[in-house]
Amino acid sequence: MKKRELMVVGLLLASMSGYSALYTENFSSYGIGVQPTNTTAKLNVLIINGSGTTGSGNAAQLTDNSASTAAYLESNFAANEAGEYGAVSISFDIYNNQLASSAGNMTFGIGSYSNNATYTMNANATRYFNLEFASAAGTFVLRANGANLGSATYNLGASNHIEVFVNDSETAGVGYIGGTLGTNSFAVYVNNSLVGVGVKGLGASALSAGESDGLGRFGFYSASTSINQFTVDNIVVNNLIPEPASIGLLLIGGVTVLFLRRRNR
Ligand SMILES: [Ca+2]
Ligand SMILES: [Ca+2]
Repeated sequence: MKKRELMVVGLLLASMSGYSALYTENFSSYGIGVQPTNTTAKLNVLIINGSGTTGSGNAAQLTDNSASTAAYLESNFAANEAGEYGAVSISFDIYNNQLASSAGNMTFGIGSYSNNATYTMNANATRYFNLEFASAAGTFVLRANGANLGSATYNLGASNHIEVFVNDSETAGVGYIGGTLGTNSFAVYVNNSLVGVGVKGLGASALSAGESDGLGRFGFYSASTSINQFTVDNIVVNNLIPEPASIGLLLIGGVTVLFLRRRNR
């Protein structure tokens, strides 16, 4: 294959594998000890050096050291309610600092867009899908629309790479690393191993309370009654449904390769 063809094929593969990113944050642009600003809501979050915990470089640390206050870090990835998404993947690294007094959960949730500048991932009504990381044990519960759909394990004393795929569509499956994700379904990977896949489509009660495209916000939330400290890093939210523009790009790429091949014969 000629160099030009290789370049086109490279671009083609890059656009095929790279879903369009809706939100990315590795906290490297912040100084140590400050609060991150690329968020919609936060409390008790500071930038730390994550070396030795979540990996290398800066990370965000949520410290809930009181049974009467909360800690949270939440961000919209949709620009507004009308711009919510039907299927997304969210990946992040998480480390449990295991305070001696750790109690309760750090909940990672996905819900709809909200301009609320405080937490929204505190209730089943506002988180359509969530993981509840037990702070005193290496386990977490998978939940969709409030229903407990099982639990899985995560590493204590080491960083965990979590990858979540959620399809909120009522009508169409969506491609993901495991094949096709059905309607109103999710899949969860911990350190690149599938730990849970589930469907929450009980009649009209879909993953997103009947909405087909209701995903707009993610967050980490520790309840006021909980006590724990978790470090998170490398948050990436991708749109699992290719934009019309990238479908066009794929077609153009394919046609270009064919053209170059014919011309180089
Ligand atoms: Ca980082
Ligand atoms: Ca608390």
